[in-house]
Order: sequence, then structure tokens, then C-alpha cells
Amino acid sequence: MQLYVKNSSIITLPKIKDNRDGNLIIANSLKEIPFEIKRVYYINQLENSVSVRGKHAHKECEQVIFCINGSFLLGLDDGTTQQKILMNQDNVGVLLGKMLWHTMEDFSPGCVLLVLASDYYDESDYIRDYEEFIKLSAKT
Ligand code: T46
Repeated sequence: MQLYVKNSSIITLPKIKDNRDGNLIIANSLKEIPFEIKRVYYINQLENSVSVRGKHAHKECEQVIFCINGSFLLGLDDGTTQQKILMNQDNVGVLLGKMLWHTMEDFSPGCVLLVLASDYYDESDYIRDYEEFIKLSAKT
């Protein structure tokens, strides 16, 4: 998997496979995750397969998003380049850096998203209007 958008990268977590006893996957703050983790949230029960979540960018908050079960399609847009990534590996995440418009869609049955964030929830950090995002991203 290769990323073409700005302010993003692939983050692979160490995975200890215990064969039939399952997997253990580890995320360390300031090691694999390139910021201090202040917030963790997860999204499950995605029963509406046509729903599209996200559709925003963050001004300052950085996040790493994982699909820890099932699969979904992650859309990234840095204001110039767009890319869609199939998220289907439990230990492979994507850094959602500042000013990166993102969408999540095409959720498989049983899909679970896990997000590690660099800051607490703050609605004023969101850009939810795409035209505003394009204007602001042109200035950065
Ligand atoms: C993101 C993507 C990947 C809170 O009150 N606290 C929180 O920490 C979060 C994350 C959300 N909320 C509230 C805000 C909304 O009223 O939960 C509601 C749903 O949030 P939103 O529509 O932003 O959900 P998504 O799935 O579109 O986006 C979420 C995160 O909000 C966002 O930061 O980058 O996941």
C-alpha cells in the first residue's frame, strides 16, 4: 500500500500471532504512533452499509485510524490529490494528519474502526464544509 496524499503515512503495529490462541497487537504512544495519544474511540455496529462517515478535516488534531475487524474504504483528500484505501488489516493504520479531508464507507459486516487521537474532542477543530477546506488547504 502506498500513499500519494500529503500529511499521511502508513503505520504498521507489531503483531504477536499465537496461532489458534489469537493475535496481540500493540500501539505505543510516541513510538509507532507519532504523537502522544490523548483520546481513543472506536466505531462499531455499522449496520447501514451505504453510510458515509467522516466528510471533514481537522485543523490541528492528528489521528491514526485502524480497521480492527472487517473492512472499509478510507477516502483521503489533501486538497489536491485524492486516494481511496481498502482498510482490511488489523495492525495496519493510516495517519490522518492535519488538513486531510477523510471519508469512511463501504463497511463490511462486523467492521470495527479504532482511532487514536492526539487531542481531546473539540468541534472547533473540525472543518466540515468541503469548499472551506479547499480554500484553507490552498493557503497551507
Ligand atoms: C474523525 C473520524 C475518523 C464526541 O462527542 N466526541 C468524540 O470524541 C468524537 C470522535 C465524536 N463526538 C461526537 C460528535 C458528533 O456529534 O459524536 C458525534 C459523531 O461524530 P462525527 O460525525 O464526527 O463522526 P465521524 O465518524 O464522521 O468522525 C469520527 C471523528 O469524529 C472524527 O474526528 O476523524 O471519526
